[in-house]
Amino acid sequence: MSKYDLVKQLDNGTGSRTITVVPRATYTAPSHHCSHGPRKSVILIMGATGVGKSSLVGAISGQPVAVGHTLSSCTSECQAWEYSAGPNHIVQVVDTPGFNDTKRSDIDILSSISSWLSLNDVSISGVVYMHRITDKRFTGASRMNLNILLGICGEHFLPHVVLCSTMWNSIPNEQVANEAAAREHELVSSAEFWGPVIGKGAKYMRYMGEEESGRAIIKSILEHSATHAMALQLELRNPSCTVEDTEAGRLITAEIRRKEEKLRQERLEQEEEERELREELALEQEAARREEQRQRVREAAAARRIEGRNTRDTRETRDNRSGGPDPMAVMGAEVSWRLGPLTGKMNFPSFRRR
Ligand SMILES: Nc1nc2c(ncn2[C@@H]2O[C@H](COP(=O)(O)OP(=O)(O)OP(=O)(O)O)[C@@H](O)[C@H]2O)c(=O)[nH]1
Ligand SMILES: [Mg+2]
Repeated sequence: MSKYDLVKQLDNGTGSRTITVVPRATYTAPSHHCSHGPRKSVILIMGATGVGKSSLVGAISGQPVAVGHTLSSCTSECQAWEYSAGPNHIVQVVDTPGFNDTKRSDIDILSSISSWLSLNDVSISGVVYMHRITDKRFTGASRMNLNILLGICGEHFLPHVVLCSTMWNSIPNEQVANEAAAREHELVSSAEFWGPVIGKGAKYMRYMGEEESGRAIIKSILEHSATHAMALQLELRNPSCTVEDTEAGRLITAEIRRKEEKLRQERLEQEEEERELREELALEQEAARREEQRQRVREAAAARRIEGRNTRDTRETRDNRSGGPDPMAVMGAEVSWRLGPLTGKMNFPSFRRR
């Protein structure tokens, strides 16, 4: 492990970021070994909303911690609960609001955790990160939460992290238990899930929903308490570093931007689709208008043909009634037809019957 830390500093005026290398000892969190009074170890309990953080804190500490039984997120702020782990040792378990909260954003949750860490400025012995073994999929949100955890802790802190699966006591039968065990195996061994984190020193344990397994998790952390601060604590000691500037904060804001970009792309695609549909509709309307025009022309021509036929019929009827066409008119028509080109120049007598 490096003996140095990289301290990132953001200049709000110019927006430029400076990175300074400082000896790690400078940033070691204050110790809670008091010369007079009991030793205090502080452990953070983290994870998504509803995974059972408050239940675990209540079971370990024996305190009346509020547990949420509704669809809404329950814990809204960090709260530390204490219990005695020996004659001269107090353990403080800190219940945190869960990520993927039903009402608050992840950056809000990270701010709550950051504020608590800044206000209390305590040395954190370790972190318990909880995940429901009953979840059938390792979703995008599960991955994001794990990444946030990595951002908060930093790689150097992973040997003080316990990845913990919960809800084992809600499994109803052997078949479901076998499925859960298969998921557990995949979770801890796959490079896609917890494998790399465990590879870098994090432990894995089951929480069975009661005090004994809860205390065993805490004991495993206390056997190897952290002596260095978490990455988030180190970052927050820089006065110009905001929550958004921290590694975890940047992960969250990058995710928000990614989601916004996805939404923007979807909106653009939808607009393009609508534009194409509108153009298609306009083309169809134009084709229908032209067809209507052609139809009107056909109808007018048909009407003229019928009118012409009617006129001929009337004339023939009249001729038939009067004993046939007027021979003089027939002769006149014959002459006009044969001498057509000359009729304009020559003055023929009119054959029209007066
Ligand atoms: N069967 C079973 N139910 C559990 C266990 N842990 C928690 N629950 C139930 O899960 C629900 C949520 O538990 P909480 O302890 O409030 O979860 P949380 O992680 O603190 O939730 P937020 O405060 O919203 O972040 C409650 O109904 C609990 O009774 C467990 O190990 N087994
Ligand atoms: Mg809670």
